[in-house]
Amino acid sequence: KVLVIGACGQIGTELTTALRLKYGNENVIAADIRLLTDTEFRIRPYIQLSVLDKVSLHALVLREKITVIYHLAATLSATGEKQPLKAWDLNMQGLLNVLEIAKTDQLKVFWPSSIAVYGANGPKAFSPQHSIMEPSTVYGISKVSGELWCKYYHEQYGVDVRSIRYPGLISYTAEPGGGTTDYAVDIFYHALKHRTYTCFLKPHTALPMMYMADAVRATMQLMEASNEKLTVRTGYNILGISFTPAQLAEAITKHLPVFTINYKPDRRQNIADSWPASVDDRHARHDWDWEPQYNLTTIVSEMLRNIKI
Ligand code: VAH
Repeated sequence: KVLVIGACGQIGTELTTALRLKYGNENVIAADIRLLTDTEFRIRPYIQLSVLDKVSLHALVLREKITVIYHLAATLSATGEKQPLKAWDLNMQGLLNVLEIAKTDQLKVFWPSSIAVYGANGPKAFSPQHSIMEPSTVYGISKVSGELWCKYYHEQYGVDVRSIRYPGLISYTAEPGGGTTDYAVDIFYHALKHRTYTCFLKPHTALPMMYMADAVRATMQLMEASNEKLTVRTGYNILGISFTPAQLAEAITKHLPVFTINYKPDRRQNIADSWPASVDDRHARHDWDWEPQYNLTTIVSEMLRNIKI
């Protein structure tokens, strides 16, 4: 059975749906910190759980005979800067709890890393898989540390833990929570509701982005790849597309000619400036046939078509 921790989050909602389509509802248990409202029947079977409660987590794994954990619960970059030590504790202790249980119960684990592992002094374009890592956010620090812990548990204890450095993810099924790349989701809701958007990043801030459907497919492809083909046990770089707020706004105006954007950069600009504009994903392409399917045009038409306002 599969356990998705953080199932109510931006990735968790779509990954849970995709895993249930593949393995059947009853074989994919959704877990998150919050209680479900009764209208959220769609994500049952569901268990309210804190990943920091290791005893309850281990009891759940044994009771439900869990064999695979997707551990997605974390505090994202912008929110993390508001409460650094709380973000560090959730992001690190949560992962260590999962890795320890995976070690004792021979579980397979997926854990999301991020392009936030890169810092301002790394290469800006096509940042290599193996590079200087000096992130300037607590979120990035926890992702670099988390990647190294995953590699450690694989090398020292043989834990089959796999990870992807997600770019900024774009989806319409769940509000993103406190990320720096969230402008690329918020802009669609504002364009449809108000025909205008005030962007918290500068117009020419290029960042690596990806449509959620590509990210979910990549995750399942990596988890289904044969163990011996994997050469990266930190986090695989994958690139969807790289674009700027100005390019995204232009693509939206092709559908909504009256849409206008203005720019009011805030503290998230410093975070975005420390990240690369694109990453080199040759290891993922080679090891497990990664290939993006969505480009800026298809992302914009999919988002505008699916968002219900
Ligand atoms: C964030 N969406 O902005 C996340 C992601 C690369 C960005 O890690 O924090």
